[in-house]
Amino acid sequence: MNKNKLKGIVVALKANFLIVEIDYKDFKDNSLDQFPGKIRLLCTRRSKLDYQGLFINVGDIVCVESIDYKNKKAVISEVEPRKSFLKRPAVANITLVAICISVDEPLIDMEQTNRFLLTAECANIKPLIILTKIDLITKNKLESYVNKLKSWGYDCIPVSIHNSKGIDLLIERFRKTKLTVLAGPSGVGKTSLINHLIPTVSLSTSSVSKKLKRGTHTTRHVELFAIGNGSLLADTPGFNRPEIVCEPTDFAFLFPEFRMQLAKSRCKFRNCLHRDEPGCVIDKDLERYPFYRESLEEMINSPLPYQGG
Ligand SMILES: Nc1nc2c(ncn2[C@@H]2O[C@H](COP(=O)(O)OP(=O)(O)O)[C@@H](O)[C@H]2O)c(=O)[nH]1
Ligand SMILES: [Mg+2]
Ligand SMILES: [Zn+2]
Repeated sequence: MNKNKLKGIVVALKANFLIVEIDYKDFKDNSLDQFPGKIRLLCTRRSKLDYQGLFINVGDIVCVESIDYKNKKAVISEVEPRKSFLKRPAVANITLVAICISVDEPLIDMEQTNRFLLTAECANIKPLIILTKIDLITKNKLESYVNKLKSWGYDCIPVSIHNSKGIDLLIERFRKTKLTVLAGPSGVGKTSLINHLIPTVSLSTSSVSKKLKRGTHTTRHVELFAIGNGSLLADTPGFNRPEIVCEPTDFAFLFPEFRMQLAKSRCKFRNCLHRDEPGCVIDKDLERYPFYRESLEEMINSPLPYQGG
């Protein structure tokens, strides 16, 4: 790639501009020696991208050209195909959805937790559960939550920003992942968690993004923060009822514990909905079976694509 054309990742959308982060090693300007690792550029996009109907989102990998090194500005000329796309919040190329669920204040709502988990599975993105505010409950109670989520087939990291439990483990996990998005209902502590981790973050943002962030940074926008090791982390505005849009015959495959059974043996009918069909291999005693069944009926009886109730 030549000097005047670089590859980067869109880390924020601001009005008509996009902020693109590029590797400092690609940024050939010796006057900027003090910048570590990454640099953020204020970008517009070539109008041909608009004609092609290409909407650029946070997380998109793009090529920038016409780089103005002094003012840290550039123009986006190309967008790479996406590896994954989460619709709500709209973020491309996510490699991990970290679903934050507080063990208390607000209390865990298992149906809502399921909705977040299934939405991630639906977008084909691996979910991780972060159990937050664990300083509010006993060790035994926590253990019962962790065991339950593990039995459903999920990875789970319990944390508290009050006593810092689990924080190091979480940072380590985020640094191993290219792009993590924090999801979950409002009030569970997503923004607090990011703020707890942010001292590292503010070190690596450029003066451009700092200038833009001042006074305009609201949780309505998704913004990717550097968390070290080239990894990015995004806070998202809380929303409480994520949509699950899926074909009834695919629904069971969104549940890890159902997938396990279906990988071991096959139902007699290829289009089995795992209700009362003969030769069905799904164990009806699984803890989430009633939830599966109810959601399935809702899905089948709804004339529109299932929107999660
Ligand atoms: N006890 C306790 N409270 C927390 C913890 N983390 C966040 N909170 C509180 O939870 C409330 C909501 O947090 P916030 O970050 O705004 O949640 P968000 O809506 O998910 O971004 C705030 O009052 C925080 O002080 C924690 O680890 N322990
Ligand atoms: Mg928040
Ligand atoms: Zn079946």
